[in-house]
Amino acid sequence: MYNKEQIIAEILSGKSTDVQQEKGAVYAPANIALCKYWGKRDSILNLPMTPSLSISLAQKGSHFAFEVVNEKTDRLHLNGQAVEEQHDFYHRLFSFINLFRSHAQPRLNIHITSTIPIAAGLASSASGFASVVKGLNELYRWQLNCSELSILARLGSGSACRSLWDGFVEWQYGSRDDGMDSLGVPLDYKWPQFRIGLLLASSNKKSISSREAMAITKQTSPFYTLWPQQVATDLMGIKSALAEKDFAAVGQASERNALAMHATMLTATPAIAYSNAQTTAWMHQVWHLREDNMAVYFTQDAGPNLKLLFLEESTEDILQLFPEVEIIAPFPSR
Ligand code: 2P0
Repeated sequence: MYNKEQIIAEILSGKSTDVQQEKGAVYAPANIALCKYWGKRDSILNLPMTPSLSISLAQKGSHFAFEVVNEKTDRLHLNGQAVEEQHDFYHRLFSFINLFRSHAQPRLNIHITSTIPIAAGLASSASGFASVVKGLNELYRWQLNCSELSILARLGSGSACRSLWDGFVEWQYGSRDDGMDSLGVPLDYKWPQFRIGLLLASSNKKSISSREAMAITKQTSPFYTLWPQQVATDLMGIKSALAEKDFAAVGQASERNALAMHATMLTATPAIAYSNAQTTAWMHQVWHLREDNMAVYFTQDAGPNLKLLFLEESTEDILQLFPEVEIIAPFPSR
């Protein structure tokens, strides 16, 4: 078993951790998994049981700005609001940053601005930790590449390793105990017509963190033994459908993968149910629309919100049917 410090030392070998840049600003997109990460083989290094595949959300993500300050404590602002030292998020962020610096180093004033609701199952920790490692890469001028940053981001939050790139990204789960082969790999499928529709059933903080939920599921769900095989099938199906631009096949496999993930959670002890009545109503609406031959599918993460999957040609219909939807074009035309 390795610890995070050993992995960081290996990636940073020969690089300085003296501050090189007084201030900077970076950005990382959020990502939505079409084939989900659910369960770890190593909970220290966030090494997953299976591979996964995501689409990055372009302008929806985390802006991270830092400034070196001559003060005794670090300061953090989230969406313009000061975050107190006692807060869980403050603790989680600076525990991560402290893995990279000694106490003698100057403190930081950090502003994180998220363009997605925090902790609403919309992958905010993914863009958050990806932006942090990009910020540290500037602060110390390490000049690490995206693959190295992906491994570092994973140490903060598993799904963050997919947020170093735009477009479709596969998290190759790897087989090494040190996780050096467990990182994001950008996939060469461009699909400018691909759309994601965010449907917020609640922007409250989730009842149970995905970290805790995946541990309980892995330990107690009788269906969890089926999960790795389901992922293998869905991942292969999604990748070949992306290569052929077969939207129905992408949608079908993605929706089934999300439902299978939630089936493992519903059969955990205690049961973990992220859906609320609104979530279920939207699912039925999507299934009815498909009976009427509309090409719309959904995926769902560790929260009640739903993400619709559709193509540009359905935009007008989607806006009429789901007036509250927020539509994202993951491949901006610029
Ligand atoms: C995913 N989720 O693939 C899955 C689907 C939620 C549902 O990755 O413990 O915050 O930090 O490694 O990455 C959310 O879990 O968990 C997640 P940690 P993370 O997007």
